[in-house]
Amino acid sequence: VGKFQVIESTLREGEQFANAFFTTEKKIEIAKALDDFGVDYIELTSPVASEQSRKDCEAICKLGLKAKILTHIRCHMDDARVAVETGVDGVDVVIGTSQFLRKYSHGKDMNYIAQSAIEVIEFVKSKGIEIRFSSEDSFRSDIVDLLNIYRTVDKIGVNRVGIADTVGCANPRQVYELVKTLKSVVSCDIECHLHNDTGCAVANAYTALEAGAKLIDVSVLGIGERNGITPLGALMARMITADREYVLSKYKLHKLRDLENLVADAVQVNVPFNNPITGFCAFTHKAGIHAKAILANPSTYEILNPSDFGLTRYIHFANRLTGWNAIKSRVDQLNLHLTDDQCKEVTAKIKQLGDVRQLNIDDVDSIIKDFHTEVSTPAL
Ligand code: HCA
Ligand code: CU
Repeated sequence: VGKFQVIESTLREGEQFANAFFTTEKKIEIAKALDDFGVDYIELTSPVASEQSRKDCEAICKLGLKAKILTHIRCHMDDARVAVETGVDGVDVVIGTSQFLRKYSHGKDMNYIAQSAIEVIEFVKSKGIEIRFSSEDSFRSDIVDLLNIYRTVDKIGVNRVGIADTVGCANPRQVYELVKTLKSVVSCDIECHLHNDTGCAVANAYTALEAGAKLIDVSVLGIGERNGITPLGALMARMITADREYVLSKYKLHKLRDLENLVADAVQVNVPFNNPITGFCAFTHKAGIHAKAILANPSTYEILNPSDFGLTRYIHFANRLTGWNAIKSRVDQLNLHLTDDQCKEVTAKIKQLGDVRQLNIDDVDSIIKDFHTEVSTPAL
């Protein structure tokens, strides 16, 4: 997997999430946080979507962020004319190429699509602005049609072509195949936009990169149309296991949690309990066997290092699956002194109570303390 880049679309795809409504201030706050995190591109809602969308796009362009600012438009001159006046660094153009979209959405044939693509691309290029051409619903499009249009736009000199799994139907092998094939016909960079309807958005992003794609569209927590796209955080988790040095040098991973909380609050959701990296239990180890090994060497049961993200691991010891090593470490934390055999004895008591009901830390601590008093007070 080569050096990848992130096109962050919380302020475009993410605005298509059911709960999303971003005020201008919130958009600016999110754009700054994304920039600070280190994303390569920030993609914004089309300036023709609404009057305020256009003004917000212009305002974000004026912030002077390090990330390049993109806006996302239909393959249409009316949209392109407005987009190039906003101050963006690049324009992402998309048009539906599947039979579904050609029939039920815009109703155009491939010839018309090619003609308007050429017109829009040449126009945007003439303004000295980056241009990406993408086919919506790529995986349900005719492969010959697809490769033809990509070849055409590559020849005119787009900066990138995009593949979009608009309905989330693709599996990792299909993504790999399509990217590989596309790579053999175009010379520009390849970007992938992957929806998560069947839970494959992260895996698909990874195989896209393996096959030679360079850019992945993401949003914070994966928010977007329906259940969204590849989440930024999950992609970071996937990629740090592939190329740790690169990911650490490029992205401020310790800002991930704040970034996710910012967006979660803005769209009134909680960070999912099982979210990669930031889910509340992502670095919690529970079973006694796990706890023992984690205490000896965290890598035994951790592929991600919580400190890379400014987080800490936690040993969950207040339960009946616990083991004496976990309890011993709690005893040490409490600054008490018990022998290994005594730790085993007190662990048995904890397990007994844990069989009866859910335990909390106080339960365990008082069992330990009572036991400690018992064994350290000489019998009369
Ligand atoms: C949509 C458009 C899009 C565009 C993706 C892209 C998709 O249907 O809302 O520009 O590559 O999923 O096809 O988000
Ligand atoms: Cu999308």
